[in-house]
Order: sequence, then C-alpha cells, then structure tokens
Amino acid sequence: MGYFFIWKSLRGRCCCYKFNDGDRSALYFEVEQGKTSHQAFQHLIGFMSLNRRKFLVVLGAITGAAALGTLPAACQPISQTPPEDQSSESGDTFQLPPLPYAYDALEPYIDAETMRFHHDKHHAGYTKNLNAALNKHPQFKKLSDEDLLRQISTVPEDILITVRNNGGGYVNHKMFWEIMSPDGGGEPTGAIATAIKETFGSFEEFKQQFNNAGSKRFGSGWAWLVLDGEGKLKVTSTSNQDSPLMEGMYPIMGNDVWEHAYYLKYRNNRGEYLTQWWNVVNWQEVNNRFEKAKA
Ligand code: MN3
Repeated sequence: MGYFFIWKSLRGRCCCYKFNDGDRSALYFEVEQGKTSHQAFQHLIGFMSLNRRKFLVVLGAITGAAALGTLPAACQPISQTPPEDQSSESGDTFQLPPLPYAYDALEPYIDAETMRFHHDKHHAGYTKNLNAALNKHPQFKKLSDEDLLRQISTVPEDILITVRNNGGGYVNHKMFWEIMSPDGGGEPTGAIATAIKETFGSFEEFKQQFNNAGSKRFGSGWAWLVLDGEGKLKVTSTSNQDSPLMEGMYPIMGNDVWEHAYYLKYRNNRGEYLTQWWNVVNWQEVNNRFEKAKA
C-alpha cells in the first residue's frame, strides 16, 4: 500500500513521489515513512514552488496500491492544475526538496549511500532545526530563505546560531543538489564560461583556485564561486554552513567539503573528492544561477 504523486519533468520523465510504504527501491523520490498524506502533499507543493521551471505539468495524484510495473501507464494527465495552496498547516516554513535525481545517479563520483545520508539525514536535519527555530520568532517566516541569510544580523540572539547554521545548511544544500547532475561535467557553457575565462584567465586556473579554497578550508565548510557586491566573480570559502549571502555575495556554485560529503568513498582524501567532483557539475544550472544573479 502506498501513495504516489506523479508528475512530469520538462525532459519528459515521470517523477514519482511515494510515501508510507516500506519499499524504497525503485521510485524516483520518496519521503520519510509515516508521513501523513497532508504532510507529503505540502512537501510536494514546496518542492514544486522551488522548481517550477522543471516541473511544470502536474499530472495529478494517485492514491492506493500501485505496482511498480503499472507506473508508466499511470503517467497520464489527470489534472493540469498545479496546487495553489503553498502555506503549510504543519507549521513548517521550509520544506526539504527531494533530490532531483536518484541516490545513485552521481555514481561513481558520489556514491549512493553518501547521497542518501547527506540528503535524508543532514539536509533534513537542517530543515527541521531551521523550522523549529523560526517557530519561536514567526515574523522571520515571511522572508525567503535567501533573504533570511542576507538579513542574518537582524535575527534575535536566542535563535541566531541555530538559524545561521541550519538556515545556511538548508540553503547551501538546496543549491548543491541542483548544481550537480548525472549529465554534468565537462567544460562550462554559456555566459558563465565567458565570465570565468575573463576573470581567471582559463577554466583550468579557476578550477585550481576553487580546489585550493576547498582543500585549505580547515575543518568543515564550503568552497565557492561567488558574485561579489560589485558584480565580480570571486573564489572564496566559508566555514561550517556559513553562506556567502551572509556577506553580501551571491553563491553561483559551491562544493561541500564537510567530511559527510565524501568520507565514505574518499576517506580522508579531500583532494581526490575535489578533483572528481567536477565530473558531476551541472553547468547549465550554474549558468542559470549566474544569469539570475547578474540580472
Ligand atoms: Mn553537507
């Protein structure tokens, strides 16, 4: 017995959202077991509002038992009306976005187990802690997640550290899943390719600076390519879950150098992880972020 929300991406793939069922083997997305249908639906709505350009057509919701073999046939339009209500009665302001690909999609560069824990435990934890903190000062729920980080200095003392760590973690990982893809790698394309060349001289030089930023970050943190306050590209790094947004800069792309991002596969060899990571970079999305930030 399970419930499935099914919709279709622009690439024509059916994406299935399933909950309340022990079988987690074959479906594209899933949520924690034991969620109510209302919670799962809110989660889906949150995801769609974040990814509207990728998931335009809502095919509808199917409830009941659905054998895996029948899913392709079930991917027929049922309703083309996206759900309107984006408020959440559960009190959760921010929703954990499902991975935009399967856990094992980034193999062999990032292993499925790492992705599963990284998304389902770490990112889910940041999301939960952020929501809990904001419940104490609900006026901050009106802000977008990025604006919350931009305005971090206005956050009250009693939730400041929690919001800084978990709000940063929430936003950073939301970006992280999007800027990776099983179809990623290779050289940058579009406006970002030109800008990288102009700023750093070559893609190779940029990669080296970025990898340096990641390998020199002591302890946990991120390596970044940012657009600074003057609209210039810059390589930088932050500790813990701090976001460039907290420093008036926009994160175009970032790599997570916390051990949880690579330790299962690469052990203590962060340098090798940094090198291999370029094989999954989704340049199309990086370019989207760049063009959006420049606009
Ligand atoms: Mn992480």
